[in-house]
Amino acid sequence: MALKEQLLRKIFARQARVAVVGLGYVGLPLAVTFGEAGFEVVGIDIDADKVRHINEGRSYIEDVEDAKVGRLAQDGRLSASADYAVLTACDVVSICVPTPLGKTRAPDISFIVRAAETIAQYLHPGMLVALESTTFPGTTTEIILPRCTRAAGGLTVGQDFFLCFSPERVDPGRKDWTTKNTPKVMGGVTPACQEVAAALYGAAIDCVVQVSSPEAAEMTKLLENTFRAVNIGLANEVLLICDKLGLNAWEVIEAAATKPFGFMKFLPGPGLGGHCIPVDPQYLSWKMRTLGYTARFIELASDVNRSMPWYWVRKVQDALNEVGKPIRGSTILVIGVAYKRDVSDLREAPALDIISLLHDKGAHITYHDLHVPAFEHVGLALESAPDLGMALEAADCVLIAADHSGYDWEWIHSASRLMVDTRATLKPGALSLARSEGGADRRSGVVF
Ligand code: SAJ
Repeated sequence: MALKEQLLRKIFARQARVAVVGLGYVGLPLAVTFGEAGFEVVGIDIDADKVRHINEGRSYIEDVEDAKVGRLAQDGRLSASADYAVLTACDVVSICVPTPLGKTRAPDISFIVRAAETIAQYLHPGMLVALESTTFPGTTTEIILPRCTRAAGGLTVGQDFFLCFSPERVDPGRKDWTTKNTPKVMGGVTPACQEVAAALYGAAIDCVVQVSSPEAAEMTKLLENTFRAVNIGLANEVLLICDKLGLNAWEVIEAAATKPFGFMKFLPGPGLGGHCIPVDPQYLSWKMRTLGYTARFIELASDVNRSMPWYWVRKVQDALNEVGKPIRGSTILVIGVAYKRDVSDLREAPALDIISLLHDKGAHITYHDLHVPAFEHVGLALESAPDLGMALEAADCVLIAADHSGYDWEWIHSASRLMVDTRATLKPGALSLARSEGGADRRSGVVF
């Protein structure tokens, strides 16, 4: 029987052994999803701590309950190892490794290359390889495919082994959309690859969206996050425009959002944080530059989004100037340093840029974040203020960078001498008054 039929038979019988390389916020939920679909799953990670957690039946990812990992580990349907040799007994391997930006903001696919080269050492006839890491169009066929065809003395894709790209769509912290119920896009290198990959994902995930090639699937994911980055860039430019016009951008955007069709709300903020939205579009624009094309919307949105920390530092400067204080020597309390509401992740957090800019201007920085107890940045080792009331009392100016839902924003605004609110934490357009030293009240929201 041909290898494809053999693998399909194993998949339909849930006898295919699935390996997941990279057990982070994408890989662990994927491993658990395959495990709960009845497959035997082995996770592979270089982090011995992650391996130990899984083999002890414990989770280390907020979205994955201990009980799920425990049950699967106990049933022998989930285990972990740091040794890729486990692949010799596997039929499927899914690659879920990070794809960050390097120092020059060019794609860093070193994790993918390393995974592909190690997998190739154990690739055997009848295996399916699925790349899930977000990357530029062409990675699957230009980076993974040649390393696999050179394996085991020479294999032919679509006959001896199968290869596809299927982007992850995990949104950390989200409860409504999970790995299992979020539609899964996938594109195979050959029709046989398509058939095998669709069967595998279809066995574990509710909806599989087949596209015509790995490149189409790679581009689909980049479009999703480029769409967000560009629209967030537009929202930030609307803020800059409204500032010039003396309007409240949040009021205007919320009013526009009452249009029941043809509009999708994005809001201004301190800048663009996280490990997806600031990064993924750069993978696309970098790839296009290698083809002699400038992806202008991506570049422009990136310029606007990356300029926002400077804009907000100028707002702090203006606010202090109003009461005759320089930034130098002033105490500035930053509330919410994480990259967005209700997360503890600091990756690419715009608050970090704002803090380093203020620090460079001689400000004394304090911060409070319900989800971030301490962090180090540009030589500063900071801890979240133990008493927010006292920190507010001591601050010459307060800047809100992440609007965590656990804060009493009315109280914070009323207790702040000066307020720079990058998130308009009070109802946009509401006449909420932030007291300033001069006694004069100012409309909060965008202004200080
Ligand atoms: N942001 C704004 N204004 C907005 C929306 C976001 O300034 O209107 C900022 C956020 O504060 C944050 C950054 O942009 O700093 C990114 O925010 P995000 O809401 O896009 O959140 P992420 O980075 O967690 O994006 C993830 C992505 N998920 C995947 O890649 C699988 C993204 O595709 C999701 O749409 C997003 O979560 C989501 O909707 O929560």
